[in-house]
Amino acid sequence: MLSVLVLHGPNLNLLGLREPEIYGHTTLDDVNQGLQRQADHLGVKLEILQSNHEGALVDAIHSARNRHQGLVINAGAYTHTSVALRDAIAGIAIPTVEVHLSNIHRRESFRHHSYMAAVVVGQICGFGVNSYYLGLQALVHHLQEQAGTSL
Ligand code: CA2
Repeated sequence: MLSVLVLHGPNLNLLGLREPEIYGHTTLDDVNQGLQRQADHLGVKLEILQSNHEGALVDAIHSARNRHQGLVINAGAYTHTSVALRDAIAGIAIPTVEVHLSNIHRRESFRHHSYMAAVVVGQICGFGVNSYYLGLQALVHHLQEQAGTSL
């Protein structure tokens, strides 16, 4: 069975509790429950982790190397600052989908650049919590397609 790691970066533990006008009312627990339901439906295994610490996220990405076939990541503000996360994603060479709740390209210019965009399969942003569900679906389709072509 395919196994996917979902990583939530800094401050995403506040989801649904602060700034609902930007990020909505859904909590991170709600998102994770929705992802688990979707994973059951798609027939994939999920591991989900949130951390506010860059190094912990790097460690989690490294640990995915022998345990998961794909990665969905919302790196939060580290998206715009972290060469370390980009290098970790490039280093494990596991297909990765970058997701964002908000449309980062419609917001402040410092959010327009993503360090990880160049090392991921694709980016989904602007659909609120649906970005996660679209991201997981896109990743699983990508992995199934890859498996099909390598037979
Ligand atoms: O839109 C996204 O998903 C972001 O990755 C969210 C980050 C932001 O720094 C990125 O530019 C775009 C911020 C996550 C913080 O989430 C909060 C949720 C509720 C209340 C406060 C922060």
